[in-house]
Amino acid sequence: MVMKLIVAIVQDQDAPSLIEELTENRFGVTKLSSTGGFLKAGNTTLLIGIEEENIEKVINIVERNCKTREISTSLLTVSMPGDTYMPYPLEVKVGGATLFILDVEQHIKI
Ligand code: 2BA
Repeated sequence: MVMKLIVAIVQDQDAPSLIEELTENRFGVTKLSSTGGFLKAGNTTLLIGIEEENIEKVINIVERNCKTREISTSLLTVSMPGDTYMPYPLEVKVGGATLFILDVEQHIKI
């Protein structure tokens, strides 16, 4: 049995329904609170260990629950010379999900 680990970075507000549907379908999931490096805002990272044959099914569930991308304006702070910070508005696309799919060498439960 070949196992894969999906690391899914999603928006906080999409996480509850996504976790619910994964759990209903008997996929194991671990939720981590994370912070995006660019926006420095909270997001959710899910670890989902699955058999290889279920990859498509899980990707479909993520697609269904993670809202389509929309433009959001964020106030970003940049550091300026002399220890000052300057806020400036920035438009970025948020929503959807970022997935990494990794091979699992071993999966042991003790
Ligand atoms: P953040 O790093 O806070 O990025 C939030 C969104 O800001 C990104 O959405 C993208 O639309 C925009 N963005 C990121 N870096 C940018 C840059 N250098 N210039 C202009 N715009 C930029 P997503 O690409 O959907 O990423 C959502 C979150 O997924 C990221 O939050 C980060 O936490 C994670 N992520 C994305 N790519 C990653 C990667 N290659 N490795 C690890 N984590 C990643």
